[in-house]
Amino acid sequence: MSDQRERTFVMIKPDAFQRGLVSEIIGRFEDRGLKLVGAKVTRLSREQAEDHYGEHEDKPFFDDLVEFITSGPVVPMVWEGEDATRQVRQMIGATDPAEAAPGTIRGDYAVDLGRNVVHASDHEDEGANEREIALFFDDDELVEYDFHESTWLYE
Ligand code: IDP
Repeated sequence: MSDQRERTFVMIKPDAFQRGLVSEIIGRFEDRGLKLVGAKVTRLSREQAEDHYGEHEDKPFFDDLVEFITSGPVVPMVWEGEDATRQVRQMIGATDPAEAAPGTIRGDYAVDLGRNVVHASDHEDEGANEREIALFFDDDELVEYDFHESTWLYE
């Protein structure tokens, strides 16, 4: 039996929030059949941003990235489903929107590497999803419920 309970972390970035793309982006994941188990509107502190992007602290773009991600509201979310981490990465597309395929979120809504509208956990980084979820959500903020669509989504 497949694991329909795999969770992944997604965050709508400040550019998408200001451009009114929140419902578009959430709708993509809903339409695909993923189950939303946590979401909030918040603004990251510098410390949270530096923790979240810690792996990039030595990169030349780090300061700009932290500045940007703390510049306005974001929507951290947790989505659940079979192979959710890999599926969501496919749906958001390549990091650089110029390389992202049309039909992906970045390929449809972004043009610049530093304004690429959405973050999602890297499926090639083992445990990144769980680590990122824990940075943004307490356990009691993630909701357990029956998802009535699942009978029609999974064999
Ligand atoms: P990801 O968001 O697709 O996982 P990462 O390599 O983890 O990509 O990079 C994190 C974020 O840092 C990217 O989404 C992008 O906004 C920004 N970024 C990555 N590489 C560059 C760069 O070379 N110049 C400017 N910004 C970058």
